[in-house]
Amino acid sequence: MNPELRLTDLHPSADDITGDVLRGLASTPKRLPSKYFYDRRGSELFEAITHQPEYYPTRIELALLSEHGPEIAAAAGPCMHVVEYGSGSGRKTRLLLDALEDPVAYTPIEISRSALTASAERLDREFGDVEVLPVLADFTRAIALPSPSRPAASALVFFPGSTLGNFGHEESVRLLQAMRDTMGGNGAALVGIDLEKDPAIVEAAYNDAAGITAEFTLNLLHRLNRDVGSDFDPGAFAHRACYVVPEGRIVTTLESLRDQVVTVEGRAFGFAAGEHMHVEQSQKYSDARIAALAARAGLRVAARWNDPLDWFGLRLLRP
Ligand code: AVJ
Repeated sequence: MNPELRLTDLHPSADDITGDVLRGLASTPKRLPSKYFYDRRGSELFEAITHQPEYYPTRIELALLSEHGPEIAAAAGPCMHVVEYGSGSGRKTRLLLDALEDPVAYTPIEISRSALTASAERLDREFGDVEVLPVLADFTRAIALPSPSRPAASALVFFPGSTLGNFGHEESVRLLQAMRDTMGGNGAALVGIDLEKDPAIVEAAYNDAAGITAEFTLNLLHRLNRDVGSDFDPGAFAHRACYVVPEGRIVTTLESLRDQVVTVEGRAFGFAAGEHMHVEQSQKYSDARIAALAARAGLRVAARWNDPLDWFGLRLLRP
């Protein structure tokens, strides 16, 4: 890492992946946390998903950032300290930093040291005028931000991709509360949200014809076999993604294709043929739903941008 890049290590507690898997397999219905999708192969497969014709969120969000850059910059204000939750491919960050007026600093917050330093170095090379101040931390907790050498007007949290939708309702409220504490009273957050729409469009996005999403979901089992020592047979499970109308969310499960037993750390878990194990949810939002969620965290929707079809949106949230 560039020695000039000052990394703040807040010592996030390591994931208890084995404990999480044992607890998930012992619950009814069985479940596995979606955060474990993103090993090296999983991150590559997610990147491939974003290029599938059916997966509209990434394409639309990039278009929103480039088309509404000036309005977003005006709503956010000048001299911001941009704080990104997670570090994606960098394409969205680049568009946001290019749009903003005189951004002072950029802080990616990541729990993975390798992903953090990679994105920090990339941004540092590309934006010479923006001070890059990476923080190794768990963004679901409030974070004391590092101070840029040149004072910023305030913090702008950037949370794209509708990643918020992968958290359950109460978890989302806690995450937004932590975000509010991190941004401070004059701060703001620019949050990407996938919007409620015709279920067929959403289901197509999570069941792409090329089968990349299915491979992404099944990669979770390969990853657990390697990192937890489980003996899942990935060929004996199938990816299923269904839109659940009342909740307005896509729910992804792995369906057991036969009666089988999976062993983890000497403990045996029986699966019946046709049994579904929950592995991901991806909430789709109405204006009312995002406003109510924000309000529970002491935030309000200060500005909004949607594409012409209202498929995906950006919301500027403020205390
Ligand atoms: C990581 C939240 C952007 O929920 O749409 C994509 C993950 N899962 N296809 C989403 C995902 C299946 C994705 N995000």
